[in-house]
Amino acid sequence: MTKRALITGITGQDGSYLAELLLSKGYKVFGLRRRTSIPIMDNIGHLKNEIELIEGDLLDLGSLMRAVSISDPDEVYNLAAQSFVATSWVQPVATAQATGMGVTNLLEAVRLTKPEARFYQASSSEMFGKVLATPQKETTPFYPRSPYGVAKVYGHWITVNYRESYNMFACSGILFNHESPRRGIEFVTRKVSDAVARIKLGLQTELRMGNLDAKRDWGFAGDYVKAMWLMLQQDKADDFVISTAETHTIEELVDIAFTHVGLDWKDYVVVDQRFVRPAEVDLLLGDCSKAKEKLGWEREVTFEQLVKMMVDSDLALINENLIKGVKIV
Ligand code: NDP
Ligand code: GDR
Repeated sequence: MTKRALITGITGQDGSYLAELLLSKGYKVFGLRRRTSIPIMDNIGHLKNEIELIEGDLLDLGSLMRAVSISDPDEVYNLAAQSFVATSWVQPVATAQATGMGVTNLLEAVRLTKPEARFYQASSSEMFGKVLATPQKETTPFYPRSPYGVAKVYGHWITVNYRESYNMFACSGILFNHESPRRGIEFVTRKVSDAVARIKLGLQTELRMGNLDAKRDWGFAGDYVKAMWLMLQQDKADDFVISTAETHTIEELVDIAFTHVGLDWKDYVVVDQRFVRPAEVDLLLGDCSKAKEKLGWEREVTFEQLVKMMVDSDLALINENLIKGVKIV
């Protein structure tokens, strides 16, 4: 029997990789897409004939019930969120609604419409926030440092609560940072890879950044969506940390990216207070031994390979646009 999956956040980075993974496994894939004045299909345009998009919004319970009813899913992956930490200080209420309350809306839609469907919640290492212990694992206490992190803690616990209250198969993946050429342009890895490509091609002269000392545990999104799927294939619903168990500073990221194109980052990077956050998560380093042991999951792409992949991709993308005569802004 063909398995059916509903993915929220399908237009985002992870949604597109997860859709590709599930299609490769023979799933019928449905994606929830909210209405925007101009549809942005950059990440899933190449899949348009293979997936079915259903209009809906995490803030609108009725639309979620309709989406669950139409897709009749075996598995529901909740990847939708206001996911940019910096924006969560500018739009704390909207972030709480989408990233926090949206999880309850979707859990309710599943509970009322198809309670036997397996449910994945995209939890985040941002829930650990202030460093209470390292490496961070499933039992490390949460101390979020942004409105986004606070909303994710709510989403995490409501998922656990639905599992315990209604015996739903609901899992929470506590994923550390994961990146790719499909990463949104405002996140630090993509901001750097895009800027390095532009500087190399003579289209930009400097890169303005915030805190270069923060440390992150960065992996490749293509590896991480495999862990999401594996969680829903287990006999018992559970929560897992997914990480590389390596940490690097933003400065190391910048260094690898500039060195890759033969440039010295110190000649181009300017620290600008506009990009420094009101409260910072100083150090993320995940212990993913539970996922290794129980899911048999391992990352494949290293940090250095990831950074080079992103720089090469942005160089190719910008070059392609220059050849086509697209105005680069
Ligand atoms: P993106 O920001 O790339 O994608 C977010 C998606 O959510 C987009 O498809 C967006 O749609 C959709 N969305 C936002 N608000 C709503 C809403 N109200 N209703 C319906 N859809 C909505 O995120 P990623 O792919 O990077 O991350 C996927 C999930 O994993 C997110 O929940 C994120 O918080 C979480 N996460 C990500 C990590 C990472 O390092 N990437 C690490 C840990 C957790 P639109 O295109 O219309 O904006
Ligand atoms: P993060 O990712 O906040 O960890 O959340 P982001 O790439 O935005 O920041 C990582 C670190 O880099 C520092 N930094 C800058 N960040 C940005 N965006 N722009 C800059 O110019 C800059 N300069 C320094 C930040 O201060 C921070 O320390 C991501 C998101 O995908 C979340 O949705 C997800 O839950 C977590 O990862 C795990």
